[in-house]
Amino acid sequence: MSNKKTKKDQQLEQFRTDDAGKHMTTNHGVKVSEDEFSLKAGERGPTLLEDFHFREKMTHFDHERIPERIVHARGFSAHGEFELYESLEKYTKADFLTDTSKKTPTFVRFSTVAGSKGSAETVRDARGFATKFYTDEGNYDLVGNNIPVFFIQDAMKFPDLVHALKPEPHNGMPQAASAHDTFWDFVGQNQESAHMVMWTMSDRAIPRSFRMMEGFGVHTFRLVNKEGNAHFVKFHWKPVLGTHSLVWDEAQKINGKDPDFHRGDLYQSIETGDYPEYELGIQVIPEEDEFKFDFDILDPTKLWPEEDVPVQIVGKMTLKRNVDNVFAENEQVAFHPGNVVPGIDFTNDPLLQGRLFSYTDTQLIRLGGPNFHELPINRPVCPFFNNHRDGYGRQTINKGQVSYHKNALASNTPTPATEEEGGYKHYQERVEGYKIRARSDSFKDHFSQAALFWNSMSDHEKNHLIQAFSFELGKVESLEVREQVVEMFANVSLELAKGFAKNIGVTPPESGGSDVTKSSPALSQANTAHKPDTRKVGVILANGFKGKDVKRALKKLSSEGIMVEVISDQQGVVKGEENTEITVDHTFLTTDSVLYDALYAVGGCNEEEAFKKHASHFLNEAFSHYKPLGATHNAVEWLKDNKLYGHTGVVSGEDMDSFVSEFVQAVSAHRHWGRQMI
Ligand code: HDE
Repeated sequence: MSNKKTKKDQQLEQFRTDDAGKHMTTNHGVKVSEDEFSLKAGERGPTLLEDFHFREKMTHFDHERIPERIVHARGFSAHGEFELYESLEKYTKADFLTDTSKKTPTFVRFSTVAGSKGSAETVRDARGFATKFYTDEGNYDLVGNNIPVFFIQDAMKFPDLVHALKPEPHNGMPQAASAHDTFWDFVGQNQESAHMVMWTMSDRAIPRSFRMMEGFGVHTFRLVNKEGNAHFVKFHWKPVLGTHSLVWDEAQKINGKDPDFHRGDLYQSIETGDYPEYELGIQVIPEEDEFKFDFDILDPTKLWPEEDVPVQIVGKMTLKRNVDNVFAENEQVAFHPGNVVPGIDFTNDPLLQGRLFSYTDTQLIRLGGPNFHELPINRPVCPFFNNHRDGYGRQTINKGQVSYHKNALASNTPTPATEEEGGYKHYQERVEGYKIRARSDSFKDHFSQAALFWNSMSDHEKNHLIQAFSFELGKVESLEVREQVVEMFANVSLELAKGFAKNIGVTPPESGGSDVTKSSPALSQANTAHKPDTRKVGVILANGFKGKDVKRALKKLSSEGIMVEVISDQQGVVKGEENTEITVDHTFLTTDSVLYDALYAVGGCNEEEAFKKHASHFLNEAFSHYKPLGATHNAVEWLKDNKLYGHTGVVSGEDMDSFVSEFVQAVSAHRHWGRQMI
């Protein structure tokens, strides 16, 4: 990615303001002489209505909030750029997917779904992964999730799903959680949710980082080429760092220790130049193969197994700039799956069809009128002209007498463009049928792909699924609902249903299971990329440490792309032998083991008991979350004292070079699932 400002960045620059070093004025530009005291009739008298500065300040404050998104309220964004590896002209005429010399500015918003705007971030939930491509032919929005399927097949059920998922209306609880009666009642009564529920109960629903999760367009879209030929397509984002998750106990603790964990991680990595990268992948099915699968390719509760329809990697997006203002960019951005450009079209997926209505509708209430496309973050980078006029907050000053089509007074401009001139032409699909409210028979198999997902999991992932069902249903008060869910998931896997039934006070099912024996290795995170890059290692250091050794080790870890943070009992510096000093980043009070990917304990000489106690707590907790542990010098004894020594993923040694290389390998592995817990 070049360091040149993207077109979008140049456009935004016109709107950025910096108040630093300036005189304060009112919104109307009048300089203000006093900003602490309102204008009063006498020092102890009442405030006067004529105090225009007070009135303006208070009125603006009173109106600062806008409605939060009904779903995906809690999110964070960044700017990026998309580059294409090879032209896709075979499939599409979209200019940003055919011209490899072009770099397309993008804006991405990651989000949780259920929680309110201020909720914690490492909850069990799907994550939104919405990308706006500011192409030269207009904005294209790929409004996806980190899970490739959805709970329901028809948009008609979306309000019901969300009502069931959100806090229960009679008591407003629980916040940002699906572990409650109404959600699981919905699941039990709507069995099409089985596949997506498998994903939300899996590790995918507690990602380690926005930088380490996949993105999926979910629906089947169409790519249309210059000749007018169409292919069905599914879009994927593949994180270069691989797809990694937290463990549930850790995720819950992070919510308390650092409710901003995911946005902090994204923000920090961009600030330090570790730019998150995602490759764009497409799965393509020719039109003539539409009915060749044992599922309906228009059903949004189904994925296309990558082993059957390979993902072709076609480009890469790099996120390189943080937002300047969270409200102006992250809150005011308005995504819409209906924002397409020539060469990309819709299909009859009934979930997608309903989304095409919902998104504009929601922006009208959230952003207060029809001119939200003029907000800086939403403006396309190409010019736009039409006869839409007026409305709240209109900014464009449309000149001229004419605001209608057709007209003679302005020579019939603005004129619709022909297809050759770039005009969007809807794909001419032949449709025929009776008006009917029904579900196609081809949408009625709810369990086969849920079973495919189960079959594809590694042992530890299966175990996590059983634990997640046990936790969530363990919070459900209604025995009837719990029984219904056990019965439902017995259709997916008897092992799974038996596994959690006993934990939630339900008689394990005797019969059930699925005939599906197929698995898809691409679905398991055990098969993802493992790298040390950007992993965060907490280094526990005390005064009197072996100066040169430690400095060398930390330098080597950094050169492997690992981010080190020094933890001690006090802020300031820790002093080592040979007059070395290292700055402390955090104390035991201000950080926690759950905020690191791994710990490296060094100690010093003669640490106090309290220090050792804190260090032991950190090490034991990290161990219980299967994290890599490293120890050298004094800290090797701490491992022994805590019976952590010699376990898998626990590295210690005296030769610093071999210690570091072994530790880096352990860190790359992410977690050590084979560990015997003590
Ligand atoms: Fe959304 N969804 N959704 N959704 N969705 C919204 O739009 C909706 C669905 C997704 O960061 C809302 O601006 C319906 C699937 C993301 O700003 C709303 C249906 C997928 C975001 C809405 C779905 C998504 C939203 C709320 C079923 C994955 C956040 C605020 C028919 C492919 C975008 C807003 C951001 C947001 C409606 C289902 C992804 C109400 C009706 C499936 C990432 O319009």
